[in-house]
Amino acid sequence: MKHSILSFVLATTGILGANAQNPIVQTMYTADPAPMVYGDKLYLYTSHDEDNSTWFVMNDWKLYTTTDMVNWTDHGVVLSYKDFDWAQKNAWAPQCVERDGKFYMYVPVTDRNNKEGIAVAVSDSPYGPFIDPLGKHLVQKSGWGDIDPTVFVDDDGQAYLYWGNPDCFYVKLNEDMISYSGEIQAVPMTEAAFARRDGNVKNRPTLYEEGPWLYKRRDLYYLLWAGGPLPEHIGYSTSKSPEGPWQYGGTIMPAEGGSFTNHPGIIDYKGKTYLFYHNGALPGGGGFTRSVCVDEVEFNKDGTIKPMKMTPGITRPLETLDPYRKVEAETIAFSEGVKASQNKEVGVFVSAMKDNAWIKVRHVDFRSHGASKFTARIGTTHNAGVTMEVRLGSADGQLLATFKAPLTGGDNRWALVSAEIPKVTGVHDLYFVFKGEKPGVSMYFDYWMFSK
Ligand code: FUB
Repeated sequence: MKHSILSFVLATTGILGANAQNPIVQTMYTADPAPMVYGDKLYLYTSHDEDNSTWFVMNDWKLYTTTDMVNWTDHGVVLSYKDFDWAQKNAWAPQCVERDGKFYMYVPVTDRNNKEGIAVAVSDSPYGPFIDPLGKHLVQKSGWGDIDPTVFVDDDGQAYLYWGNPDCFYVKLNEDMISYSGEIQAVPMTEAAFARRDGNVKNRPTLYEEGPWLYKRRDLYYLLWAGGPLPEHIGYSTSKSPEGPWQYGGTIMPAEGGSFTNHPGIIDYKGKTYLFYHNGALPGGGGFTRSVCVDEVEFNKDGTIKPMKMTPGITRPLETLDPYRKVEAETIAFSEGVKASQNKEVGVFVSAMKDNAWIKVRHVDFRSHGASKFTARIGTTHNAGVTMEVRLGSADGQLLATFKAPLTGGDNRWALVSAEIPKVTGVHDLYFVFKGEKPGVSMYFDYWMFSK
């Protein structure tokens, strides 16, 4: 009985439960999820909490992609506050949108005069590089609380930029997406729009706190937001117009998950709707060491959103993964004891940080012809010996191959290893398990593939 209660608690908080998918990134702390769909892929831009932070110490923005909603590929840092050479800190909540084949990253940064504002960076690719076209903030209202941008391009081509804490502002963007027209408007903080906040809280008469996200479904516009008092919940308001007036819709997700902030990002993908949010569920996690999560959203017939709770994540992949092409080691469904890094030689790679660290990749389709050979690019600096096991189904499932990592001497030096394996057919979850002397494993892993 005790065991099943513990399993339930771990599973519902998403902490390293055997079948957990949330948080969707375990190799570093990520926050403020901003999904974008382009082509057949879902791109997830996030902010990044530095390890051991005791404040919002955040220097860059990261990108993860998926096509199946369970395996996520880490593309590393796509933009840093340092790419704005007039900015000095605070790479907080971003959003990237595509328009006419160009990609616009809207981000809050603090300038050298210690003023916050929303900046924009532009790229020809969702993966970057993004460059600063303005050399200054795109918008700034007071220089304090000018954070959390969300941009939405309506069906008629008009783009709107919303942002702000504790006020919520919006402005109409021009077609070039890097300038705006008209006055900056303040969204009226009425009880009808955002419900009344109990207590006499200065400047915060309603539940609205920060983190607006503008979204449209059918003919209804939705403004999702992080609501107070702290710890934050996620609430929403709706309107027939992207400029309001807004009508309070209720709580989507109550405060939970061990982080005093939360931050919504909602998107339609492959016929379903998903809510991205963050919590403190990873080991060492909390208010300044957060992790992004995703769950499916359901709507009532009248367009209202069914209330949700944080869950262990999405269990059913939308498609299978092809193991007969080069798969990056940083394509991960879930992992434990593994960190992601990047360098000039190989881009993003992962390192096993402890004995029995593991990576799970979901729904790998070996097809009926099957695989007989496995190849990977790995290396280690650990001369005591580190091995990587390739297994099916679980971390102690059928062993396909064991490799002693070649002593390459650094993450800028790599070796290709390969082995014949017992023939595998059909669809399986694949595990990489890293074993080495305590206290650390420190093995580098860049990519893998199977062949017939
Ligand atoms: O990540 C820094 C801040 O925390 C964001 O700007 C807010 O939305 C909250 O998530």
